[in-house]
Amino acid sequence: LTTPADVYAQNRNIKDIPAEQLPLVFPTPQEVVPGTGTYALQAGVQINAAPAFAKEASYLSDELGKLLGTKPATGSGSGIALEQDASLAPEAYSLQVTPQGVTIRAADGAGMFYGIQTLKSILPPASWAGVQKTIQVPVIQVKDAPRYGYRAFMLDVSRNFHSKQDVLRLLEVMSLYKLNVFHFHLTDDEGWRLEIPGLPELTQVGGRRGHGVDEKEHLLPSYGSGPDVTDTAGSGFYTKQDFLEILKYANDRHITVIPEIETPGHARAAVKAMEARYAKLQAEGKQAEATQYLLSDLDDKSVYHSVQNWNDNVINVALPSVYTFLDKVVAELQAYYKEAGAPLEYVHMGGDEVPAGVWTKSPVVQALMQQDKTVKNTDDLWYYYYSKVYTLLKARGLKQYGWEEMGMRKTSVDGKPHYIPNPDFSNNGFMVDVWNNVMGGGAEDLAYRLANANYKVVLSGVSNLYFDMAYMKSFEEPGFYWGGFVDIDKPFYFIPENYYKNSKVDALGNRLNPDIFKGKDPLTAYGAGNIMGVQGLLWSETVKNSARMEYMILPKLLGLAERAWAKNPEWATEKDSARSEELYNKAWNTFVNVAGKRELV
Ligand code: TNX
Repeated sequence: LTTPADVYAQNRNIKDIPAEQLPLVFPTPQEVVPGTGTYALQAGVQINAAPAFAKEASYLSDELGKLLGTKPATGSGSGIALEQDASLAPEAYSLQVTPQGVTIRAADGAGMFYGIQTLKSILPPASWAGVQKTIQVPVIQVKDAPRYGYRAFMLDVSRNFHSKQDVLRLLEVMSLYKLNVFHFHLTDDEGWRLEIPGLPELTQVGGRRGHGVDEKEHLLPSYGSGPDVTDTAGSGFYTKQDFLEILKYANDRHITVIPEIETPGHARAAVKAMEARYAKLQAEGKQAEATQYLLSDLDDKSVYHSVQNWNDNVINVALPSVYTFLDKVVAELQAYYKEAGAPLEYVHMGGDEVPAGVWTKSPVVQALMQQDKTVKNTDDLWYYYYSKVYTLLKARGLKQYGWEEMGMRKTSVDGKPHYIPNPDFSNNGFMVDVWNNVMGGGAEDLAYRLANANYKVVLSGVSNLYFDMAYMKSFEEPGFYWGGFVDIDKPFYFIPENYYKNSKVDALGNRLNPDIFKGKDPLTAYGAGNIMGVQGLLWSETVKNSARMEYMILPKLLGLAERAWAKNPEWATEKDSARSEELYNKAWNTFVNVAGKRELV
């Protein structure tokens, strides 16, 4: 068994659906009315675009140019009309194809862009095989708008670096399926992947495997890699020019790029890079400069092990130089976005998996506790840290985003630790990715608890949306399985507002006792307003080259797009019944046929 399609063919009852019965438009639009006949699209067609859509008109002209051999003129003329209709919602569009021509209407550029994607997707597949004299566009009427404004994909480029070309290709595929947020996990223990002016060590030391220190220090030396292992030709980071190109490419496709600077844990590359800088400046006799951006207390004797077994990967948040460093990085990010003409609203500041034992034996932390009586223990340090980060971002007009842990507060129930959504942060507009919905793990309802408590929530549940999980239980299959197996139907099966209702098995496929869901918090009507949307995530420990990256992303991405864009399917809203099972099977068979058989362009 080598491809996901093989596995499905063996394990599931897939009914072959003839190509002409496959839905023309995917993700599923709100309304599609197919007609009869076609519009003959030929070179010489003109794109008559409202002034607001000059950018989208030129994008469409480029795309059609590839198929027709010459780029259609834009501005006035006949054939294709891009009209502005202020009565439509943001991102909504309508598309009308008649034998006389094509009309797309939208209120904003994003809506127009999605109308264009839909137009591209209804062209017969043969249109893409070289230059065509005539393309027969089927007559159709589509009215459409997304379910969620936040339709995201996260890519980890730290554990294994992925080239600019791979990122651009991913953005292109995302745009085809109307995804609009690219969460760029740029830093982690294994690598810092973005050039920051004035801090060359970040990429020279932090962008390389081993970070310039002895690999043997670490218990898992093969964990993650850099250019010298997987990418001998290229570099292990994005230069300023690369990054600007990515930002512009995404912006042209109505994709917002959210940068992630992972802190205070998962930060070994940055920690080691700034230690190297410190040592170099010390040796040059520049004492004051040496400590300016230091991220670690060199006298810290705390002992800890991160989930991935690092013992030196956490920033020491009691050091004032940490905030000088973060402000510098954020300022440079802001300058990049400004230069690229791309919007920057949220910065993702990490927050996951800070190991127990951290900071306990740090003299710098002890000094802070003497000075600041609100900091009594390491839990208090957590709020100290994220309050300061919040202030730092706010001063630059930016908003805070992080992993779910950022929004949790430790309390105690019957002497045992108990975590609740932290009320001090929720009213500051924090946005969190909720990843822990491990079935049978106890936190199945965490996303809803955070949303009900006024956190903006991006559903990122491991059970269905971690694309680094293997497709299936098999020794040949690349990928993790700590959160279960994520095959092509898992993202498709994820019902945002009721995602654990249909869970029947735990991460390893063992049958769950349905009682574990009793007494869990449902999403309230208020909380539903805080669900920003859905995100698929690809962590890259096991993803060492572009072929594997593509294998893990496609066709899983299509199920994600469907849940992020389309309305709740009928089978999700029906009560558990034979009929909902039947509806589900029908939808699933169609989906697998679309995902597995339809040619990607
Ligand atoms: C958990 S869940 C992580 C990542 C790993 C991933 C592997 C979360 C926010 N962190 O650091 O790469 O598991 O599946």
